[in-house]
Amino acid sequence: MTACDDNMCDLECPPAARLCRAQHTSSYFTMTTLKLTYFDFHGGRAEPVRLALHLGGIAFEDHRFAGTDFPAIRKTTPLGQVPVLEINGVKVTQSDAILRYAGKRAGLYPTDEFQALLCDEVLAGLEDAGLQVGKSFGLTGDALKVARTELVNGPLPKYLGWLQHQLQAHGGSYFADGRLTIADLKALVFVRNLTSGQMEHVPKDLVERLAPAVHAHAQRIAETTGVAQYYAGFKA
Ligand SMILES: N[C@@H](CCC(=O)N[C@@H](CS)C(=O)NCC(=O)O)C(=O)O
Repeated sequence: MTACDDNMCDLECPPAARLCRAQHTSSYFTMTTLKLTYFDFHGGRAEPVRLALHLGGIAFEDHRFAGTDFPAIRKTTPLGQVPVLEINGVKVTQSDAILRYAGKRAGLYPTDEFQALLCDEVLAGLEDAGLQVGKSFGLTGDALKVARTELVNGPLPKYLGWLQHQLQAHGGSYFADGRLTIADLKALVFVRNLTSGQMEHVPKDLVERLAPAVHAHAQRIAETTGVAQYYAGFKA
């Protein structure tokens, strides 16, 4: 993948030229090269990182691969897992650590210690919620139905209710720092997955019914200029 040239260097960079924009930021001059390896879809553990780097105008190689290539890719990763962020060739694992790094570089992570704690708390809670959801992946038929029904009746109401409480307890608009942080991006990705209609046996309106403030938050974050432009770039 090659860097886009100057006249392509805006938020509408096409997917094939995702090394964009931050060619003109200080990160360019420190010559940090970033390569993020993850599945080729708008979700999962790397998606908040992609969003944070994009919003921060930080150049990175968005290395996406098909699920069928995972057996080969995993052999190249430290723990047989993705995402992996290569920073000047150094392979780093653990999505939330990577996300915090991206958030700090993008100005999307609180500098205040307490606000950073609130942000981290939401990241970890969403990771736990995602693990619950992930238990049903790969199941089919009745086993899938049973697992998803349990999810809808137990863990999802618990985590959605908790997210709603966190949001409302800290101002109602953002999860921490009174502004957009990586916690909002990770929450957006989580809610998008649940409302996508792709999750069989999970009603599309579950989030809206159980946690309307979280649903409204996700819609608002999705409409944030940089986020909306990021996804519009994939349709170009
Ligand atoms: N703690 C790791 C977990 C990474 C992880 O489980 N990634 C999944 C894809 S989202 C994976 O690679 N699964 C394959 C496996 O664990 O064998 C992180 O947060 O990055």
